[in-house]
Amino acid sequence: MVFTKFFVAIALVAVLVPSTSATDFMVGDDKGWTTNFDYQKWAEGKEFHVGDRLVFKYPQGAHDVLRVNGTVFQQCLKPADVPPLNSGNDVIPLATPGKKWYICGVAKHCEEGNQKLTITVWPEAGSPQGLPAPNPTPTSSARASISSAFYALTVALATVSGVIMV
Ligand SMILES: [Cu+2]
Repeated sequence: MVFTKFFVAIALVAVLVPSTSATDFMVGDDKGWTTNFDYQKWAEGKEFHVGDRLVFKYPQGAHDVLRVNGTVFQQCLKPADVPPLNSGNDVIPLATPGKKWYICGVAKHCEEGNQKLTITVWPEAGSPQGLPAPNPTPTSSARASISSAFYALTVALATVSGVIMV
């Protein structure tokens, strides 16, 4: 009886956990969105998925965020038809898979300060489409499954102790 509930709990958690793994990425970590920071290095080894969000933090007025295409990105052009984000705490939900490009449109921050970020967004984690993986990072996915398993076990144990206590 107790063991039946135990396994039901594990099965339920195993199904539910992967769908709740959206991540907010603080661009530049504690440096935020600024000049003279290597955003390519920052993005290296990170996996961005549909459903995750990018957070650009900076003192309002000092920078802005323009979502651009690859050509604009290379040349640091400032497209007139793209309204900049400029709240100082700009949250960009990653809605579709593919390559994404972001630059700062203030002064020559993109050209001279290298204030530009490009990332590749993969389909939603755990989606049936599967994950193309040109840069496989087995350690991070192994870590994810270990933490899921640990979470499942914790919840299952909590469920079982609840059952025993009743
Ligand atoms: Cu800037």
